[in-house]
Amino acid sequence: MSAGINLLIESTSDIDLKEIAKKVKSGIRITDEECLKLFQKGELAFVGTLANYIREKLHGDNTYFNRNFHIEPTNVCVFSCKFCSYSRLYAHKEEGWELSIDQMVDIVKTYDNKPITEVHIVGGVHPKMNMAYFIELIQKIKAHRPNLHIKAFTAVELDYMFRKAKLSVEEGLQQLKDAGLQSLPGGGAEIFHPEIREIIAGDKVSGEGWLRIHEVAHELGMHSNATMLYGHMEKYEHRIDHMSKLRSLQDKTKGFNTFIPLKFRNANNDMSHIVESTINEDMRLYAIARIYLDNFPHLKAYWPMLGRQNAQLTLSFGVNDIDGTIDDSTKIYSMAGSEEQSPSMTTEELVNLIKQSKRKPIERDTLYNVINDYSEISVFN
Ligand code: V47
Ligand code: SF4
Repeated sequence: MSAGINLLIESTSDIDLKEIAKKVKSGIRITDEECLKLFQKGELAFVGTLANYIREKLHGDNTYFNRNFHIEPTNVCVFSCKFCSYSRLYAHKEEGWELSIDQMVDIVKTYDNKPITEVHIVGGVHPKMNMAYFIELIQKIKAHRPNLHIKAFTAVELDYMFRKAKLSVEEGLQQLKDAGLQSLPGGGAEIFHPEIREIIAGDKVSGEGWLRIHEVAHELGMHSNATMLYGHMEKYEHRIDHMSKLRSLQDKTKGFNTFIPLKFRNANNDMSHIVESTINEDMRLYAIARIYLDNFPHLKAYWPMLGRQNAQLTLSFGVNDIDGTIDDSTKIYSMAGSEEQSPSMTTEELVNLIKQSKRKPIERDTLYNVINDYSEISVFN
């Protein structure tokens, strides 16, 4: 494993990059300044070799996926993030959708007898869907299928819910946890730096607010994920600021499972004039995130957004998780222009995608407990 990194250290003439490669080999954390150097000077092959070294040290060839499905209660939203292709303002709610609790429980029932381990529930911020509504939803799902892990609500939805209910973050999260909420997804993080956040998502929870909700969730024993929306108007410095805040919080709580970079897609939104990032830049970002976020156990590529082949490519750039088998209930990316217009992959397809990259497909649950090692299995259910 170290042959590649030794060769890289020997052959790199740039003093800064050589120093970074040596640090990575010794497991020493890189600084923000060094991270900037990687963004400015690190060629794809260079950052890829380092990221792959870290990935294989942490996980070998293990590549995780889970069997999950999504419920999106509504796309009606009180906010108007400029990059969002999916939401409809409350004033135009007839153009959107609003699911009742019974409709959502019926969706859960369609997965009865299927070996699904997780439901991921996120949507727009609807002014009428409040704490009581979501507590009832969670309780009903748990009553129907107690072993289904409920990963639900971005910090944006939670912040709005708690403020409306006049609850502190601690009180609100405790009530949802008591109802059956088990972990938080990573959405709503976008870019924490106010300079960019103000422009692209000015009216929703601040970066500090997002981080505080995740910190409290971790204190209550829940795990969560973190995302970063990249490839729009942010500079390298904003990406580093974002990841630095996540790295500091993770040092404190160790509650994050996974970091998920989300590539900005430009169809049907107010930022359509922005050209999307190149695949080269996408892969470099994954690799640099793997190098910088040394305390995040996992790095996930969300294939409905990247497309299957690009997601497959990320496995050589630090990624060790490609999310799950998701039915076409996920509209957020198809509406934003992803090539995955009906994002659904069977377990067999996911396993084959991982095997084609000469990695080991491992089915996991939300908390990364191993459910099945598929490297030797070729029969699927
Ligand atoms: O917060 C919205 C992003 C996020 C666009 O935790 C866009 O396991 C790109 O967070 N182009 C929601 N991105 C999705 C999300 C997520 C997805 C998968 C897994 C997990 C997890 C979390 O989608 C939003 C926003 O950052 N988004 N519009 C767009 N046009
Ligand atoms: Fe609403 Fe989320 Fe879209 Fe922002 S990204 S407008 S909070 S649905």
